[in-house]
Amino acid sequence: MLIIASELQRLHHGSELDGGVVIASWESPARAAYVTEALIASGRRITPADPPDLEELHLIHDRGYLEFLASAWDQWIAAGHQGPAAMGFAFPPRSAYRISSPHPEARSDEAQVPDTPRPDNIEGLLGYYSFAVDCSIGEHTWEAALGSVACAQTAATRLSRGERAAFALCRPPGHHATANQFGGYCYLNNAAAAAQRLLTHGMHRIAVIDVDYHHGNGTQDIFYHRDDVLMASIHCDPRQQFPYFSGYADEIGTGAGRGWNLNVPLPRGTTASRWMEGLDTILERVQAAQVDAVVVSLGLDTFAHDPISDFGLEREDFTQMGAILAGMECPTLFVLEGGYATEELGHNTVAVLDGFSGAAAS
Ligand code: OKP
Ligand code: ZN
Repeated sequence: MLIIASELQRLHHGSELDGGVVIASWESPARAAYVTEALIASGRRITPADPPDLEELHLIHDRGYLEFLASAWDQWIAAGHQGPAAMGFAFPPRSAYRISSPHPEARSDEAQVPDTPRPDNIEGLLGYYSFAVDCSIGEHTWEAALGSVACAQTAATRLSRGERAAFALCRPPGHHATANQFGGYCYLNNAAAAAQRLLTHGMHRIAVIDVDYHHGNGTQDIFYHRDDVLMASIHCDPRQQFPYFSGYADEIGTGAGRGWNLNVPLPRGTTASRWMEGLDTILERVQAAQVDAVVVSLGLDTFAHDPISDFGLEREDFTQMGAILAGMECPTLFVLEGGYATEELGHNTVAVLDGFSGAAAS
């Protein structure tokens, strides 16, 4: 299987508010190192990513948001901060502004909802363009996020040229990044960029299957009104877990996108057999959609030994997951998302890819 990675990704290590204390994020550069090491030990070769296409990102992210991300660190320093990490702290109040809704066109009172005022300084803008304080911007965050999304775009290009499957070693992850907000360790939505690239290169319909423990609210937000990308996510019930405000079963899409969003929330503590049933539900919907390719948002934080999650999947379940996904017999692009049992992350990644390749070959 084709593996795409970028050295730039190692440059970023965010800060997060955790139990009332700001700590170095669970989402660390070491994650990429462990995945790289395990992939090489398994006999795979790594192909470097091509440069990112920033123009194409405008199809999935707001222009103002991208300009903000590109300049945030310089603005932070220019405002007199010494570092170490730029973070938002004040957010638009609930229901007051359009930015509060993941799908504003679905609101009946849209006419009365004013646009969110845009602050004129970096402290305010950080809150305007983010939705969680588990995520910060440092000196090299933008470069790393570009390196990460470049992996997804490059892998998608190769898939569109006939590759059966590819793995994009993306970090920072992407599935929480909405069209205009960062959060949940995510800045640019790598899976959405991959889906968009496949469409740009002539495919007509793509499915994103998000198997991360957390709901992919950003990918949902980006494609909520579209019928060219089916977004299907299996995750911990948002009533109980981050991102809390989306991922519910009644979120099915809006406008042309109605019926093109599927959420399968599962309770905390879900074990492998129940999880596999949920995956079946998703695969049935994907099969019916007759898509040209599948992008898998591959979060491995469903692992039983993940330090911040509580599902019960073991290594052999990841192998089975890979085999089941291969059974769809569709071009497949794996995009790395979460997974915080860092030393195990590489082995878990290899388990999925081995399961996939073993089944795809037979
Ligand atoms: C990103 B991905 C509090 C934890 C907040 C939320 C989890 C972000 C997960 N310090 N972080 O979906 O794996
Ligand atoms: Zn996650």
